[in-house]
Amino acid sequence: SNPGLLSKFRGCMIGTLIGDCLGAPFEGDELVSNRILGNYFSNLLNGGSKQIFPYTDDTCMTLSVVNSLIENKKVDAKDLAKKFVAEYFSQPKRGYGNNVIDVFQALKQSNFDDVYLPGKMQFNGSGSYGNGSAMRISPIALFGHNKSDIELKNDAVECSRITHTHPNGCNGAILQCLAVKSALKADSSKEFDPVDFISQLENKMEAFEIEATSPYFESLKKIKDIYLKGQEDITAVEIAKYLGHYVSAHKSVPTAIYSFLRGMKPLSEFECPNPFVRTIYFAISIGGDTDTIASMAGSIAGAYFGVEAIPSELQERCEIIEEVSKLADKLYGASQDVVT
Ligand code: R7I
Ligand code: MG
Ligand code: MG
Repeated sequence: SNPGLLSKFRGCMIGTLIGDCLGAPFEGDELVSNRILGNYFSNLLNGGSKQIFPYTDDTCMTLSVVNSLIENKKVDAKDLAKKFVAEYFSQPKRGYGNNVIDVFQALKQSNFDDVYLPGKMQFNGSGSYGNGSAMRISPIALFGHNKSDIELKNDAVECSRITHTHPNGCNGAILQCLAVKSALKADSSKEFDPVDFISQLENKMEAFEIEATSPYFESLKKIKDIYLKGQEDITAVEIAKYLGHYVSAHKSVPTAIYSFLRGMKPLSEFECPNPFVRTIYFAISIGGDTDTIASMAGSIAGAYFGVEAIPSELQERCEIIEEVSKLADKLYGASQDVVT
């Protein structure tokens, strides 16, 4: 049956956390062996491992967004900037991107005078296209699930611009935000059509007048082609080349969306009946920016399947699982007060 909205909120937030915590040990590995990853997951799923996996910057920034939305009941750029900075300086060693920390320094030094200026100055004024704004966007989609797509898009851009002003950075956040919203709204008790899911995202993105050359259109078309050309057995190594597995938003957001689609069907390389687990497995198996790709894929899969689909054996391995679950409930409460 289709899970309720609260279950989907929890699923999305916990999916974000699980992808980050379980993906982090593999971040930066060009290749991830299926033998090693299979053992890793089997061990986690059968309760053989009692290790607690720490979260990284992906979760730090996501939780800052959640807390800001709960407190302000809207996207408040200045408050978001303050929360990102306070969080960074309280725990700087959570694996942040190499350049985004300059934004945090500049925001602090300027006393948040113009919260968008430091982000704009990145990379000689072109802005960052890292995936750091897409990786933290799921709470914006949850909170604004009753808003129109254009309102949601504006929220996503406002949240993104604090650190990532490059069009590819902003558009990545928009696409990931819309993907989470679509998954939240979809009825998971009905049959799932991957080509339809992607086509709807394409149409929504098109309405926002991104240039036709946007890398996102190309990648979404490439995802559809996998299904239209009957190449559904494409390997994780091939996906890394075909869609990317990098720290840039345009080479990771489409990859995360594809990982969600891929988890819908059994995997030849890892036998597992649970589509949420298959999504996280496949996302990590692509290698590269594994924590972020698995986290974004986990957000979408969790929003689609709900928290009941996420094995407690995986949840229990994540640092701050209890806190994230409570925050999901609070965010759900705050979203009920949104006037549209
Ligand atoms: O995007 P960001 O917050 O990093 C997120 C990533 C995730 O994988 C996290 O898990 C964590 O590991 O970091 O941080 P940024 O520093 O803005 O961007 C990340 C990297 O992307 C930069 O250090 C650059 O290597 C690259 N990058 C760019 N390179 C050239 N030109 C981002 N934008 C550009 C650019 O415009
Ligand atoms: Mg990280
Ligand atoms: Mg990462």
